[in-house]
Amino acid sequence: MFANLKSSVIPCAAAAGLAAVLLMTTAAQGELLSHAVLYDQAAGALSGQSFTGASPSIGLDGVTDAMGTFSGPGTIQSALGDLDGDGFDEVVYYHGATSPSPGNNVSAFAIIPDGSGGFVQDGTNIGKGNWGGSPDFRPHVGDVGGNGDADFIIYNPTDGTLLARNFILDAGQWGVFPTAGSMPTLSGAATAGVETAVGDVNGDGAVEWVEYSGGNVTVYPLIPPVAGTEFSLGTGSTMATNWGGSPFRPSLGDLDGDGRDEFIITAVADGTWLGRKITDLGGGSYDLGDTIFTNSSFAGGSAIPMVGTFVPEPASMAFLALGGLAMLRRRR
Ligand SMILES: [Ca+2]
Ligand SMILES: [Ca+2]
Ligand SMILES: [Ca+2]
Ligand SMILES: [Ca+2]
Repeated sequence: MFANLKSSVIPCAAAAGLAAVLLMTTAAQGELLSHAVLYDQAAGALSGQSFTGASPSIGLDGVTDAMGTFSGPGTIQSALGDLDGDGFDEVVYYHGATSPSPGNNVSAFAIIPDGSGGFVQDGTNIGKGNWGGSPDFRPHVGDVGGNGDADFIIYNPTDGTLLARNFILDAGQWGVFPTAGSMPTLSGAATAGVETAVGDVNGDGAVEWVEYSGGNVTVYPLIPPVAGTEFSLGTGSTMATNWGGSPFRPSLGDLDGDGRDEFIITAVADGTWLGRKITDLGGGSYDLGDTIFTNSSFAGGSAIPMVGTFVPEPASMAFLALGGLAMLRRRR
């Protein structure tokens, strides 16, 4: 996900233009800032590939980098999202109600350059949590409402229940703590039994809720709380694809650096990845564009596909130092 670019560039149109130029230049060199990431639940292994090429012919570079491991006594779920508002994603692991230890079911790690062009999970756990649930629940990280603070959104595929809370920093660790009464929550009814993703598809700085089921993609607004209410889910806009109902996992990420997340689908069976742009038509309606990304060499039967943007290598940092990097950092 690249949910924060838009809110970062709003304060200065000229600098925004510079950032956009830098992003496009980076894309033109075949090194997009977003990366495809798989978390293999069976192996507890995180791996990544770089996107390459430019729209409408984006692909994966075919070079898979080992990024680290995280495993537990039960099923571990994962998500990518920007916890600390620096414009780059961290990896978050969610492990149900009680594993590996009661009262701590969220772990998180920064993703840092590995020194050879790839990325690796940092060794320090910066996450913790005290929130129940099942290890089958699907975690998502994104900024509901675009207020600069990350939120943790949990989807229960059994009944479609949604729960969300702010991610907060406590003694150097990011987590969710249900006993703090001041934290807004989301209690919504999404569709049960669908695959889900969270990202900013229209570039307004706030994330949308996206469901995929049986070839249909539905985008819902995530509405922040207003005076004493909880987060809620708005009316969905459904778009049909020709992808059918085979097991697919959706994700959202900014493939072309325009500040809007594309819709990306991964076929569980053979690792085919496809991406299409989403256009905000206004009035709560969306439209799926042509395929701009296709690849068929990044697979894993138990893998969770994700798309993220990570702190680049020092050389790339220097490339961005003219101001582009500062523009990537989110307002606080
Ligand atoms: Ca971050
Ligand atoms: Ca938020
Ligand atoms: Ca949005
Ligand atoms: Ca995009």
